[in-house]
Amino acid sequence: MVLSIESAQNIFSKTQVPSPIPATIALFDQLGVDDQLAYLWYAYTEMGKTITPAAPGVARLQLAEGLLNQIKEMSQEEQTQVMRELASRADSPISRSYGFFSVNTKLAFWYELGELMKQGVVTPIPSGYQMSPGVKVVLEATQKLDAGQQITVLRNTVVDMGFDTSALGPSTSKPAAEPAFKRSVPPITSVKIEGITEPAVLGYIEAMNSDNFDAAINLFTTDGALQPPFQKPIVGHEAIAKYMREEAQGLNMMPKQGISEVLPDGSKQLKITGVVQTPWFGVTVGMNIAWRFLINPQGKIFFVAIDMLASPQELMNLRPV
Ligand code: 45D
Repeated sequence: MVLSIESAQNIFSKTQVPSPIPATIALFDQLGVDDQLAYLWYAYTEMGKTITPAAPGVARLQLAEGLLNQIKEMSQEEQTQVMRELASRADSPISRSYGFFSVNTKLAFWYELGELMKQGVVTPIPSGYQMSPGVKVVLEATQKLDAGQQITVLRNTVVDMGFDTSALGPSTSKPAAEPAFKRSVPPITSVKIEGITEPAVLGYIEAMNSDNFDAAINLFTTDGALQPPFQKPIVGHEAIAKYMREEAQGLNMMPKQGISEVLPDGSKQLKITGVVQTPWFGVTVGMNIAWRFLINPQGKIFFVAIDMLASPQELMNLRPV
């Protein structure tokens, strides 16, 4: 039997519970631009009462410094205009530059802008802004989410801002090397997962927990794929390695339990649930997730999907199907 990505995407699909995250983002997408900016500011400051992201390191902030300096020099009206361009994904010089940033540089850019807003150097909300009722609806939906889901909503809205540069091809300037996240706690290396002994899975978690992406990649088949939450599969060693360097650094993966089934052709499907911490929030925010692996008969990873769970109850949702 030839394994296909399409069929791999559907393993354990009957055990999956729809996440409230896309529903919240769909409500957000319906807001006008000024309402979107106001929603994000309120959501970010509200969240800030209990959790705040770690300050990005100097190296990461340097990548955003050019844009930040331009914005600092602007009048209030111009600053508001730039944020509108980013939120509406307009084709403007600043929105294009932002569009070429990596995910973590985008987050660092907004982190610093948020600090400048708190200091009164940059204006958070357009002057004379009147909130529409829709903003309240999205804020209420957001309050129902747990902390891990809330930071995912913020992250995904930040990632989606700026001009979509994917159609332009790679940036003409060489992409900046992604600075490393410093781990605040030592990586978790001796991994035990209740119900799972599969070497490729244990090796994957161990490699990821020490940012050893080469070791993780070598566990995949050459046509293997990794599907991040709410995204299409990323296929092949080179593309997965690039993605990991940009977006999977400094993560603490704490898988707890799993189930494993051997298929007639000797391949295996495994579903594992557990908690992941991002370097932005360290041990203060745990995200409940599932990994769904398809391992080929030779013990290589053909496919792994990472799913955000709808609720902590879902961590236990491991009946075989
Ligand atoms: O004024 O096995 C706003 C993979 C605008 C890899 C703002 C993974 C308004 C494979 C933007 C609001 C990676 C897939 C200001 C596993 C405004 C694998 C500022 C999973 C000031 C397990 C907002 C990893 C700011 C996972 C500064 C699930 C917002 C990782 C900052 C998840 C938000 C990581 C931040 C997440 C959010 C990180 C820093 C969800 C970070 C979220």
